[in-house]
Amino acid sequence: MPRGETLPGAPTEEERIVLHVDMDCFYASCERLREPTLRGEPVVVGMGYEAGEQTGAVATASYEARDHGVESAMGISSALDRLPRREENPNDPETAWYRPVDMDFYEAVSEQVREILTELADTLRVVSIDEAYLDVTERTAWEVAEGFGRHVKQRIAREVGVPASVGVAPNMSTAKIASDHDKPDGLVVVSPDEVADFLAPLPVGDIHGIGPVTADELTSMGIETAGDLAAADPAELRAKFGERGEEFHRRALGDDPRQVEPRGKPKSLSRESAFDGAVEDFDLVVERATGLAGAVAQRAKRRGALYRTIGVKVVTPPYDVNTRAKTLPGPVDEPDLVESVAHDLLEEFDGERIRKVGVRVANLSFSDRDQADLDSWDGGGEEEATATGGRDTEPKETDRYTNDQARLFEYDPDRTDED
Ligand code: TTP
Ligand code: MG
Repeated sequence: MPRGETLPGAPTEEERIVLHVDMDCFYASCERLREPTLRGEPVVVGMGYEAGEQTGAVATASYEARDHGVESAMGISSALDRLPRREENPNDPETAWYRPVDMDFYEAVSEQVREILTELADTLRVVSIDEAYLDVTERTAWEVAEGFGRHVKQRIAREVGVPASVGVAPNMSTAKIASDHDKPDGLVVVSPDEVADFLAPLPVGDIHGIGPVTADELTSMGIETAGDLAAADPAELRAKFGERGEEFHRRALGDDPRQVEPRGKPKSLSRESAFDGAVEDFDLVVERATGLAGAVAQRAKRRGALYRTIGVKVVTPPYDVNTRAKTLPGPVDEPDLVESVAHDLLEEFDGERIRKVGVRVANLSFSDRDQADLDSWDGGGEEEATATGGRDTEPKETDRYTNDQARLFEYDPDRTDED
């Protein structure tokens, strides 16, 4: 179409309008949906937590609880130190409501959100239970993009009843940073001519793919902000970080060529969980792995996936990532086997200090039954099948995992391409 015929502010052919949606304190918001008295109150949702117990880890905390230092991946006992249980201290406002994780309910809520997003997008890429990218180039124009973003938030709030933060930008990585920029209930629009100024003051750690280790290395080179990184010599970055260095440079400039594409079939499914610091109690590791094995097997079943490979990941200090896997003679759907193989593979780490443990099934094959489900909002934790034996302490690998070390619930080394 000749330039003169487009709407003022309409994007050129290669310019996209990408919207990133990330639900606010999602599990806690879901709990508030069915228990409205929790609105405005500190709420902590625990993974592996049972009512009245001290065990498990914080999956998420409402923003009221975050104000008291409670955050994802923290042990429940540490959270309880900061905010004791309200039931036991009914008149103390410095307390919180604790609830166990209920994935089936959160997935049902997530599904309702996904239906709305499907209607609103040209293409939709679901990244996890509470996060998705929408290409909305044909649905809006930069001049009215803020109103479009507000409309997305309002539809989710009215029809589902949970809050979302939205970022709108010309590409995926900037949209993701934008949605995170003004949480909760945020709406940040970064038009193409604002991208450089928006990114420049942000710390390098905000750039996707830059974890704490890389951020420290960059800082020691005098590169602290995305602006510094954008101004750095790409050859120097390449010399230090290889191809990733060039990628960082491009992302700091707001250059991200990825298109929003629907997700294909997963190559593997996994979950992982970080401890509050490194633990020496191997029983605790086995107990956590049992929960993760159950969750992974359940997810595979829901998706109609059979698996041939069962693996574990163990992260030891400082951030050494060790993976072990066993491949079976044929594909199975056997939750008990996931658990027992995971336990066997973990044995050799008995006696080590462990920061994080993950369980994965790979070499997937699908029955046709759940084909329609494959694009579902249950997208978290999918990855390429890369299960290998061998102790993996390559710096690159290590760094890649530290980037999302706080994530309790998934094990996805390829997330760099996802979010
Ligand atoms: P996030 O979107 O990372 O966190 P959030 O939605 O709770 O809060 P925010 O407002 O900052 O977006 O993750 C989505 C859900 O995934 C979260 O509600 C609970 C779960 N989760 C875990 O189980 N463990 C984790 O370590 C993290 C980070 C999230
Ligand atoms: Mg969220």
